[in-house]
Amino acid sequence: MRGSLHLAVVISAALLAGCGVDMPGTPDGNGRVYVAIADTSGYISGEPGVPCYVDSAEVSIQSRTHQFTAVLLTGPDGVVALDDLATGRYYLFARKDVYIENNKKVFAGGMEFYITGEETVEDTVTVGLIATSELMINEIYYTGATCTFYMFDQFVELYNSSSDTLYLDGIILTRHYPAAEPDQDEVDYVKALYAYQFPGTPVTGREYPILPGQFVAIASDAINHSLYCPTSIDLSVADWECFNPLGSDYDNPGVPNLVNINPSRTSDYLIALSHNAVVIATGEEYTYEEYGDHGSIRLIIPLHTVIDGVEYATSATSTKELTINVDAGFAGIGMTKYSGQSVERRELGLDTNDSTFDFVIIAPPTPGYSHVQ
Ligand SMILES: [Ca+2]
Ligand SMILES: [Ca+2]
Ligand SMILES: [Ca+2]
Repeated sequence: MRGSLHLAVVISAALLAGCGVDMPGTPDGNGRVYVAIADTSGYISGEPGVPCYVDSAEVSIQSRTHQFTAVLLTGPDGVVALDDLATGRYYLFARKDVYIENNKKVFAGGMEFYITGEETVEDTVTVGLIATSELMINEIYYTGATCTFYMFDQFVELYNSSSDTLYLDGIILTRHYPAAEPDQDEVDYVKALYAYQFPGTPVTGREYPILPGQFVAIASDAINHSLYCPTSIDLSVADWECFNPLGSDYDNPGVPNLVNINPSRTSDYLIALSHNAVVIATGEEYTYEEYGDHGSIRLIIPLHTVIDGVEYATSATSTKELTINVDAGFAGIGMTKYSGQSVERRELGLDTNDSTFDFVIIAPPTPGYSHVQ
């Protein structure tokens, strides 16, 4: 939620002559996309303000409406073309790594497009420098293990991608309120069903450091789950666990606790197995809101305190529940319950605020490290 991706998509979509007029009833699978990747910063080459087409940029194309992914490289003219696309909505993400004074800089940009029949979509995507994010959600393991209804081994992993020591004091980990709200992209807050908080003072506290490059695994319960489900994982070595003193939650005395701060909730930190969102916020500011008829309480958390948020969904056509101002897409598309699979950032520190691209499906889960290490 840092607005880190400077997307400047130059829209020049044009149908090729002859298309779009009396569109023939052709079968799906003849769509074509033809996209140029441009840089106007002058960093990659050329002069600032002048579009410069980018050679060897990696271009990923993923459907938002069906299972399809392709990865291509631009040619010397900065163009990629892909044929035989089925009817559907797609997201295209372009990136180029550039080394400036031995520091890797990532330039990225994206666009969405929709193709029907024999349509060709032509466009230009301008890539911009991604400001490296700092503290972020690196992995969410939520699907459950490959045992009958075993989903108590969930965890969320944080990562410090900055070169500075950061502090977890007072930070809130939420289970996002699982419903779409008509105004969710306009309001300046997010809602939380569950919220667990690190000890310490938000923002100014310096008791709970996370070092540059460090991972912090937060378990629902920090126990060796493989004792209960052989294919599950050992979370007795997790860095933290969630503890709810209002319920009958297990408390591993050797693992420090994030503690429930929603007074109407007695359950442990458990998140949905196929569609939900997880948010981390500074914890400096939040309010309670009653809803429903049973005195239930949810948290209202201002957007300006949100550090990161990730929405996941099995189906690409699910309705967004987390504002696109925090996350434009879904992690985990195609992942099923009790598969033992997890979602993790495809690259350490890469955060475009679109989880469809930032996350990949992995197995087994990797608490405390990354599949790309
Ligand atoms: Ca617990
Ligand atoms: Ca504990
Ligand atoms: Ca991991």
